[in-house]
Amino acid sequence: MRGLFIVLEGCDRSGKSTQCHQLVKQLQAKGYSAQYRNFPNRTTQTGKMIDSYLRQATELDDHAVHLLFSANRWEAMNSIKDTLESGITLVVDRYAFSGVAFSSAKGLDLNWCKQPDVGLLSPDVVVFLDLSIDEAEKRGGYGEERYERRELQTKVRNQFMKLKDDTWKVVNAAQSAEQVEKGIWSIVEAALSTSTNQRKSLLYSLWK
Ligand code: Z5A
Ligand code: MG
Repeated sequence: MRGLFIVLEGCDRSGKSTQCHQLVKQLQAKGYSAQYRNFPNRTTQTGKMIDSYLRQATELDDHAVHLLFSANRWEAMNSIKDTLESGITLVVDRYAFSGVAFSSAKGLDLNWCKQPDVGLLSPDVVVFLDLSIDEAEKRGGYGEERYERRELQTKVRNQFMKLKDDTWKVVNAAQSAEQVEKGIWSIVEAALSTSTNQRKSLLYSLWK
């Protein structure tokens, strides 16, 4: 049986990376093959350009960097598909939803922002870690990267709410890390229990 494609989304400091790593550990402890992936993947050629932009070392047009973030996902698709088909579950830290939420928060048209990611592999599960901006700021303030400002983060959260659909699973990220982990596990456990027949085929169908 193929692996599950799980995406964790959420605003800054909502605990995505912490929870993704915990989830991989938990899956492995229960005997599942699981791996962590993240977007942007800063190690590839597109990722290096994105990294330089985020660190404010270079300037790029908003449209151009949006397309780079999308390309950074597209270049990973074959590997993600092969990995899932080999039976490994992937826990992915941010996906196209972050891409659209951030670029549209900067003022680009939301529908325009979706287009380059239309047709990416559709995740089986999207978990949204929900944290208010006030709670996020209590986690030590923002860092030094380009988007780490309260005003923009507030807009990003609003854009995420526009993208959210009935299939998203929302977890209250203001709880302790252990409680958040339990909430995510109950969602993932339900998804893992789907039989071979019930597990929908992997499709390049995001936003189609
Ligand atoms: N971006 C984009 O514009 N377009 C795209 O297509 C994509 C991304 C994919 C870099 O992303 C930027 O790229 C990001 C969006 C944009 N811009 N911003 N801002 P990134 O994923 O590399 O960003 P990051 O810095 O790794 O992640 P993050 O969002 O800031 O944090 P997080 O992964 O959600 O949280 P964390 O690192 O797990 O935890 C943050 C802190 O909170 C840390 O000190 C933890 O110990 C603490 N923490 C975690 N959980 C808890 C709980 N439950 N209670 C208390 N404290 C906690
Ligand atoms: Mg992170």
